[in-house]
Amino acid sequence: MLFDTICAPATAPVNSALSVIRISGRDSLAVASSIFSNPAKILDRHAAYGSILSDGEIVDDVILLFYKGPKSFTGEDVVEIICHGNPVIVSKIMKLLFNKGARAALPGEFTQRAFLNGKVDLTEAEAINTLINSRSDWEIKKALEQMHGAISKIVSLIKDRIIELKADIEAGIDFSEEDIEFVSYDEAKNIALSIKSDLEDFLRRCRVGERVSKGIDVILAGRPNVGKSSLLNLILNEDRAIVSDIPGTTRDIIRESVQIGGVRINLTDTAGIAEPGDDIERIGIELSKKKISDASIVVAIIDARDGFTDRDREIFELFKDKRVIYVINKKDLVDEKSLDNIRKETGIDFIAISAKSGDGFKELEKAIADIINNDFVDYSDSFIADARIQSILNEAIDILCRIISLFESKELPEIIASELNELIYKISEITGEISADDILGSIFRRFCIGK
Ligand SMILES: Nc1nc2c(ncn2[C@@H]2O[C@H](COP(=O)(O)OP(=O)(O)OP(=O)(O)O)[C@@H](O)[C@H]2O)c(=O)[nH]1
Ligand SMILES: [Mg+2]
Repeated sequence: MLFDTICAPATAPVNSALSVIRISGRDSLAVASSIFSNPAKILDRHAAYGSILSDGEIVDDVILLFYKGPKSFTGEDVVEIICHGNPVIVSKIMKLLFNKGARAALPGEFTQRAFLNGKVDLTEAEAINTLINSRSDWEIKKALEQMHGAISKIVSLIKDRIIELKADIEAGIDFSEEDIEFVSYDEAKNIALSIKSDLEDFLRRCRVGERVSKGIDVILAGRPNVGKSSLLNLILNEDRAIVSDIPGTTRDIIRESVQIGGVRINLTDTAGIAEPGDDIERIGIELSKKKISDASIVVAIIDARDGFTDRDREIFELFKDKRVIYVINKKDLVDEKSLDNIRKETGIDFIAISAKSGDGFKELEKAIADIINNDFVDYSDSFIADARIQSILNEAIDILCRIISLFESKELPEIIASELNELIYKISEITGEISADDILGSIFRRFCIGK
């Protein structure tokens, strides 16, 4: 155990039922024992009940957990103090720990130690941070998979194939005197091409994951007064946007995130598109049009009472190239027959809803979830990988392109082997087998304190 002893609250500084303070490093046990009323009760992987004492006075009654290294999160001796969730108590205990020689941990320092002690690789460590910051069921699922080595596994499969190719090339070098060819240039080139397509597939899955984790842009659009803001409020289940029967109520863009079908959606309400009454409305309408062109999914809304108007037709032209869900709102104000007539006249399979009563909402939610499942078919197959991993993959693909052209020009095996080495080195950066200190620092400082 090379490291000094660090400590930090692992829970937020708010009044709550419980708080956790974490200690890690070679003196964890000694430091914790020196402030605990029952040091003899502190046993590996047992909960010890007692009091934290300061000059004989009780600071709080706590549960103390001891994990003897290396079987702990950081790989070092770790103690967790579970005290009552009062920030004043937490800071008193922290001060006692400082007095006994522990120092305040930097953000992410516990996880950094876990990495340096070989408990997790870099992708698994990053997944812990992703898990803490996840905003949807999908992200949580992905983060857990990656915490359990999903990225490490794929990296190791690709790396093994490169190592094998390099071994074949080197065997060719060793036996070059004897004129034995272990793998022909053509065969080797084909293997390199197939590794390249694996890397490209990996990168594509990272990009899909990035898009889905940022949230899929869904925009509510239509004429003024059709009930866009009412629908936004219904989906968010709160009165977020102003609703009124005056056309042109919404002038600004309102954007909120919500989970639909386990995926994060960025939902945007826009100004109704009409002939602008004034400059402000005109700016709002221009913004609406711009937002529509950026969105992945458009929810196009018409008013059941008005049917499909010429203005609706003009507006729908704006969505031509988009994934669109067509909605007739205010179904509570008309009968089923007029809804069917609108569907027949337009040939559009409108979903009828009432933003007022919530009727038809489930069907709309399902339509959005279906588009996500169809258009982002492989999102469940994707990864949450940050810019770091994506840029390593890009560089690795560049190296492979070079290697492929070396095979084509039948370059000396020694030269190709050295390029393959560089490729193995590059791929190893993903899991952090090889990584510079400054890179590690920048990764772990993004974590919260106590993690
Ligand atoms: N009866 C009924 N009234 C609704 C329904 N949805 C919206 N309304 C009413 O229609 C009016 C306009 O609703 P908004 O949500 O403000 O419409 P909007 O499309 O955001 O309008 P702008 O912001 O002006 O573009 C309000 O008076 C709502 O109460 C519905 O499903 N049924
Ligand atoms: Mg509105």
